Amino acid sequence: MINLILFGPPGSGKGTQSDFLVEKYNLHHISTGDMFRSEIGGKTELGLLAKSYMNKGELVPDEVTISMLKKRVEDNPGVQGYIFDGFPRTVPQAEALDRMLEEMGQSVNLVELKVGDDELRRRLLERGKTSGRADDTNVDTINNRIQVYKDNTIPVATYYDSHGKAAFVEGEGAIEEVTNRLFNVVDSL
Ligand code: B4P
Repeated sequence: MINLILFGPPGSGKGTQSDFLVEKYNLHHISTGDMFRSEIGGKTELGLLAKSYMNKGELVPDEVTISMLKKRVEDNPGVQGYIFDGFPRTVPQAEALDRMLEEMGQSVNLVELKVGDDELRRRLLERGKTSGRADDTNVDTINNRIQVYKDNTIPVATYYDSHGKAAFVEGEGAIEEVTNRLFNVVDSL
């Protein structure tokens, strides 16, 4: 059984590459960003709350994100493994995930996609032309997302690295090239 955290800054290719990893390793895909966007689309109370943070490029509070994630895992027992895309984004989220997996007798490895800031801005603004995502169209919001990643999320990679459970791949280059690099790393786990 493989459980993976696909990790990286906004626009690094987490969502894009998750699809290929899901198919190759038969994993259950959990994207907290997609879950929040689905709640926003349904105009639920959780969606309204999430929108107020996401549109500014801020993180949705941990307690809300962790309980939503736990429910999703509980609702999908007996899968071959999970790929966590965009979660955890803070150390408390990482600790909560580890506790939950430990209770299930499982563990997780983190794989980080490394992409430079200029390329991230370019990709997100490009996606913003068609995605309709408010957080992809405003440069200040994009810069805030990148800064929040550096301040709050990079410590998650340090946390897994200190447990010998982190690897990274170069995330720039053609999508297929990045996919092959990821497959090589996952095969070696
Ligand atoms: P996410 O939905 O996770 O958004 P993201 O980081 O922008 O996506 P991703 O990194 O997957 O995009 P991708 O590279 O695939 O989060 C959005 C917001 O939700 C957060 O800012 C936060 O507010 C909230 N949130 C989510 N999870 C949370 C949590 N755990 N805690 C708190 N808040 C949370 O795609 C980017 C573009 O690049 C695409 O257009 C793609 O086609 C392109 N691309 C990908 N690979 C490429 C390549 N190799 N070359 C060229 N282009 C490429």
